Amino acid sequence: MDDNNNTAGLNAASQFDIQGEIVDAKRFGSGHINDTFCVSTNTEDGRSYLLQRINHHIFSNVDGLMNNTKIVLDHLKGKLAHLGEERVEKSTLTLIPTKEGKLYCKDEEGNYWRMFLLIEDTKSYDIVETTAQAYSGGQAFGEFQKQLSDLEAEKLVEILPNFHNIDFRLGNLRKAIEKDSVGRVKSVQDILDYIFDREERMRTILDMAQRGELPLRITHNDTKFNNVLLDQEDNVQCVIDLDTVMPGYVAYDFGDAIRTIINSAAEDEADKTKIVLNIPLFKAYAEGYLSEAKEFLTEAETASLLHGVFLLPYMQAVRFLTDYLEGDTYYKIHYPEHNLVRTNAQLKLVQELEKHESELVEILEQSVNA
Ligand code: ADP
Ligand code: GN1
Ligand code: MG
Repeated sequence: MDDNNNTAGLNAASQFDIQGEIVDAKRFGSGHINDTFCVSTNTEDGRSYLLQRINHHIFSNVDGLMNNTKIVLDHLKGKLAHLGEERVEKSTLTLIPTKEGKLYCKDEEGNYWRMFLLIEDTKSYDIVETTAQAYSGGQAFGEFQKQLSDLEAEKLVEILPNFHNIDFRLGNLRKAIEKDSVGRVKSVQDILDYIFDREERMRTILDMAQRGELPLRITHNDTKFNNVLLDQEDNVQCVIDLDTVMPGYVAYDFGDAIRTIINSAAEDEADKTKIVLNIPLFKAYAEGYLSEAKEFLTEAETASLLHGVFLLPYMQAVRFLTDYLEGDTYYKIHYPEHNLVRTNAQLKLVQELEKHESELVEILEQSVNA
């Protein structure tokens, strides 16, 4: 299987406009959606490339997706141009066109591929360890939102509509329960009760938005910590994984980042006793984020951040559970019950957040007023 994938990767890599001979295409990273390969070449400058097979079952509008990416990257590069080309290439993704000058190509099996420059000497963390890393992550996503604040939303296709709309996600869960296509509903009744008990609270951001209190901005929408690259000293290098850049509310980005930062364990930890909060990392991320975002956030947006912290792990649990009930068709899984384990891990995180809510409120208030 992996051999086939590598062959497919090598074939696809040869379609792109790169210097030198391709030496290798190796699997890379731990994303749940696309298949990522690191492509090395024998050029003197030793350049490597990042090749991705786009999951076109999820991103059915590949053309729209790639146009969005191009528009966002051009905008970001414009903001950084004064720093010089070398710095721009390290701080933003750079698309490599195909030999025909296109943004992506399609292979004989109907798969779509794209390529970026590999940004060398960088690290991405699935689990955050230090406050310096967390602070840098906060700065990175705060700056990202700031840089995109003057990009006209109409230029982007809303690539996955309702992506963070909790009504939509709970609606999908209800449909999956009704269908029960793989007969798993009976075994998750307790989990469903836990989820539906919290439904009202989790609508807070939607309610604020419906009252017109929250501006729609261009947000990243997948701010899991491994979607920011840090340099060897853990300073911000580059925000990556731009597939879901769309109009959204800032609290969604804040909450999704905190979901992965505040958790001492992995997103799919099976031993729930290991899922505890690392509150200093929360504080560091909040401070890093606000150091950039303070200048554009409205009062209501600032007030919405905490709701995002509760909503995003909850929504992630709803999404993992829906996929489990539908027979694991969306997220890559590594063993049969993986999506159920992921669901329980996210709900344990919600439980821990509830236990420490007053502490989190206090820290956020301090960071806002710092
Ligand atoms: P997915 O959508 O599957 O999460 P990503 O675009 O996030 O895919 O890429 C997967 C991983 O590959 C990232 O978490 C990161 O570790 C690494 N990565 C992605 N793009 C680059 C790049 N241009 N340079 C270096 N590493 C990268
Ligand atoms: C997916 O692609 P990746 O692994 O960065 C997912 C996110 C989830 C995340 C959970 C397009 O992100 O929304 O939060 O898994 N991306 C998409 O780990 O659904
Ligand atoms: Mg990713």
